[in-house]
Amino acid sequence: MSDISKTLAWRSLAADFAAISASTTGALFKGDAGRFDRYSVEAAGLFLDYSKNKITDEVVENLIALAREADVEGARKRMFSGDTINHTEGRAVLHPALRDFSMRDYFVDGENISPAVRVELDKLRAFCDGIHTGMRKGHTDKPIDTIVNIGIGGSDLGPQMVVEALRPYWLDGRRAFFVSNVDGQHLHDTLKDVDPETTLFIVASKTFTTQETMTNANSAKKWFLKNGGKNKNIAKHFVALSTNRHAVESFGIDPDSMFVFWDWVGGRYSLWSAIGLSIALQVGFENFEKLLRGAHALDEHFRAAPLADNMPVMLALIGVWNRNFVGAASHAILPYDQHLHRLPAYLQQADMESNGKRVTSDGTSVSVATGPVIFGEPGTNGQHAFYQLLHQGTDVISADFIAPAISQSEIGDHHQKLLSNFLAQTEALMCGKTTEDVRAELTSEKRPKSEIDALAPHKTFPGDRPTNSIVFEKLTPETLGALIALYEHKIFVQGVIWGVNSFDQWGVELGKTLAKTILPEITGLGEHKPEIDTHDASTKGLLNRINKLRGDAK
Ligand code: G6Q
Repeated sequence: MSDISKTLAWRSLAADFAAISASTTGALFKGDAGRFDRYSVEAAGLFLDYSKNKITDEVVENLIALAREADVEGARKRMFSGDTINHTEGRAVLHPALRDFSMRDYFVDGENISPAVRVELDKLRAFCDGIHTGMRKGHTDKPIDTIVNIGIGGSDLGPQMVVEALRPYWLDGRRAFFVSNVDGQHLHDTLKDVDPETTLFIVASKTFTTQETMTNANSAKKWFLKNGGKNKNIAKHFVALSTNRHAVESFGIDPDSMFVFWDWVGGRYSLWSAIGLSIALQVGFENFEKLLRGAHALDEHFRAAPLADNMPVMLALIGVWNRNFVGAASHAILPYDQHLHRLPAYLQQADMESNGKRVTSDGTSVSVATGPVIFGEPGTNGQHAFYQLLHQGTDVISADFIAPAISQSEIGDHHQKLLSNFLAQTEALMCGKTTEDVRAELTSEKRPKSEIDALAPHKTFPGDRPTNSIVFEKLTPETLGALIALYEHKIFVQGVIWGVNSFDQWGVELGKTLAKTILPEITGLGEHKPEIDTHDASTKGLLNRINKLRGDAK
């Protein structure tokens, strides 16, 4: 793998940054009537404006040259062709195959995977029909109206985010809960709200071995059996979404109540597979299909559009520019749509788990910074919290502002107010406010000179804080699908440029094994154990303190 920082494009970008660092983004707009048109792109119902980044035509040209040097086009082809691009796990990466309704075939190791995808989708559709028509009932013959998805990470964040985002599409009388944390309070609080006779537990786990999910699933099963259910009724109230048939059977779920997916679907890319069952049950299978179709429209754009007109490619390249040349180590996701309140958390996993890597695909250390810290909250809430640091902090933080032009629930002028904030923030972040302007403003307010001198530095904004704006008509299943696919492909393109494998997650695997080692050393309540003498002094000290508190508990 060649070192990306040694390429001509990379060196040219460094020179570009040096050349424009003295100027401001606001100044770049002046006398350039075409800037907005040149630095925006439209696809699959989404519109991306990236003109408020500190870029010039040279920068854009060199970013595209960088994508060519990194062979983004070749990597894109290899992904869609089913090559083993997740080479540390020996897997292909083909989640786009799950949402391709064009009857195109996809191959993994010479095998056509598309027929199996269609069969599973039909099975999901039939299952949803059974629940929605009331044909499929609980063990006391009452219709199922509640679902509890038990999963974590990729088996939780995606479906939960989508279910929240599509709230206006919820089917009448249906309730969906998500339990992920092994903290028993999560399950306990949920079970208080559900009826064992009308609840379906969806155990969502690719591996079916994840400690949190298996613990929650076992406790849910015990609760069901304690609350009127019998072993023979489990099939009516528990289904499994997994790639591990054997583990599902051992858990006691009938293989007929299992929906499968495949190892070429990464956990954080799995909401399009059987893992999306909770979505389909809550918003209806038709809307689930529309979500998939929306993502497919963006896939088609990503496959075919030239690099310069390719939305995920441009979003990725602007991200590389901000991360590696402007020096933004954090990136904010700021949806101006309350229903997208879980999008930042979802993208935090998608991005940080994919590109939070420090070695390139061939195992050598990366020579450049890779994935940024992703965080965010919906606007306008974030404006009253952490935006202060975006405007006036010592670090430059880049941000994506996301907004629908029309709200799903237009009430009075709420949405106009929301949109005016959306626009005002990106403008302010870019333009800032000079000390001269602040002084002039304070002078016009007839403030004394001493006060003006004291206040001016505090009221000055440096500006030049880079933002992208993504707008669309309305948050529909189709647009949401396209939006998610946009980010998936952006992350992929950045991984290709940084030379990392975006599809493994050894950091997650580490956590899965570490907790199991310490588990036997934690006491049960009221139990006294001899002092533990292993581990580092901090871990040992904390462990003994916790065990003492638990042992002393009444
Ligand atoms: C996602 C990660 C991780 C995974 C969870 C749950 O890409 O691999 O977040 O989804 O650890 O794993 P299971 O679905 O196997 O329970």
